[in-house]
Amino acid sequence: MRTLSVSPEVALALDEGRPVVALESTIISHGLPRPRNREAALEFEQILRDKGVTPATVAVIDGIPTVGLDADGLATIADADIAKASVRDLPILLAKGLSGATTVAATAHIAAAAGVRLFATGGLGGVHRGANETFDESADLSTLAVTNITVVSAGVKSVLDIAATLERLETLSVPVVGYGTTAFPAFWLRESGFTLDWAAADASEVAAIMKSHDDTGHGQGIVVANPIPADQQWEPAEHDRVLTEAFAAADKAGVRGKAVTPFLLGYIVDASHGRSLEVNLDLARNNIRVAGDIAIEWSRISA
Ligand code: PSU
Ligand code: MN
Repeated sequence: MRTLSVSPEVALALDEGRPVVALESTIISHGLPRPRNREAALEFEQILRDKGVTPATVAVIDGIPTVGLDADGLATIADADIAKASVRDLPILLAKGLSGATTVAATAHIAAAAGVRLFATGGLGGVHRGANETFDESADLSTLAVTNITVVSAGVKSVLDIAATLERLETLSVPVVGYGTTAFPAFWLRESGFTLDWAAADASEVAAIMKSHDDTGHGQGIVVANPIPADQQWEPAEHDRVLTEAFAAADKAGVRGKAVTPFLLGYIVDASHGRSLEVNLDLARNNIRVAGDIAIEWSRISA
């Protein structure tokens, strides 16, 4: 990407082979309510800095794909009404000189172009329920099929069709490993009921898998599924009740396409009186810590 802007801090860390973790901006702009989103953006970066890892929050700022945001950039993604940008939106934002918050797909694409190997998010996008009729499948999946970056997430949100999402990841030949478990998580919940073939015991094993992955020359992303600790998960019965309500509301409002994920998340925060938001923040923090640990191991073995 010719126009890519990498902050001096991130560029130096990459140059010196120090650990760097990319963070996405759609979770800040469209996934979390204001003003908590701005605190979260700063806190997410601080979690990494406290570990000696350089945060690289990604967004498009005034038409420039940017890796590592300054204070103005963070204010833009937290406070301005900017577009939710997936990979296909990038050329349009660039040509128009507009800002956009990058999804997992667009963040992975831009971060990988800058040479960042680790990325932490909350939940991956996936196959939506009813996708056999709507064809609504997140470009997060198809992008990870062609983008060499390791993404740590708490699985996919239980609003999605988790079985279909896992099948698509298999078809796309994207490696999926559970972090310390083979139980695939469902974002707010520790377990989805789906079991993975493989677990990675710890950060150094994930780094070893990344190294072997490079050796195979395959070039896909790697998904690390990191369940929220049991004492932090959303109470399953309450979760089920609120989700049923949220689906009914989305149906009634006739929400379609890229508006579906933000609508459901916003509705669920309100209907749970903020409980889902606390869990969302906890699982994101948890994923960021794990991505930081993997980045540290990766910088050791790739030096
Ligand atoms: N999962 C979350 N919060 C989010 C998202 C996912 O818990 O904000 C965002 C991510 O940026 C992800 C995007 O890439 O939603 C997926 O949207 P879609 O389903 O429209 O591809
Ligand atoms: Mn979609």
